[in-house]
Amino acid sequence: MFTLPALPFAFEALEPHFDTATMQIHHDKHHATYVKNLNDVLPDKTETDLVAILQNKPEPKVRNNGGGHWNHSFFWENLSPEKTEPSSKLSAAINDSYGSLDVFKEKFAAAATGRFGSGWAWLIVEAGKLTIMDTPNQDNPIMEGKSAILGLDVWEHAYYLKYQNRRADYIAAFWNIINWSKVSDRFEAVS
Ligand code: MN3
Repeated sequence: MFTLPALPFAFEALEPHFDTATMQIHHDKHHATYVKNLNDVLPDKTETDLVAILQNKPEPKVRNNGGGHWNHSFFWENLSPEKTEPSSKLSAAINDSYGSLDVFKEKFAAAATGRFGSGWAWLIVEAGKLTIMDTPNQDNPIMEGKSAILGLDVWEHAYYLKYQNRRADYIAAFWNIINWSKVSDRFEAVS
């Protein structure tokens, strides 16, 4: 069985950047539905099987719901109400690839804004270098054999209640609540 992980903070903890009602619906309804649908189609599998399943070109129901489960679990963990900073190793890699954290943010925001319709923006590590990518629907980098360290959900359900059509404002708010400690740990695990 697959299980819905608890959020690593309270629903209201990310206010005013991500609002309480959106966090409740996003976690308790959207993410919970991906988990339920995944259990319906793969009742004999468990969490430890998920990455291998996603890497193996799954059929659409598994791809969408398994991707949805993996992506949201990953996303909650790279959010935090605590103020954190990239580690010195991650900062050096950001500077190496983008020149500065501000330029990285601009390029990541451009990818997140430019993803047409529903999808995700990602920071990934490829051959030790940082790269930005975006994916449609609930696709993700591990479906392409890549390692993600940061993800941002740009489906309208992630921001419409608070930001309506202003996806750029939602992306700007995201920079205030990134768990850079977690992102740094992920970077150091794959580089
Ligand atoms: Mn979502």
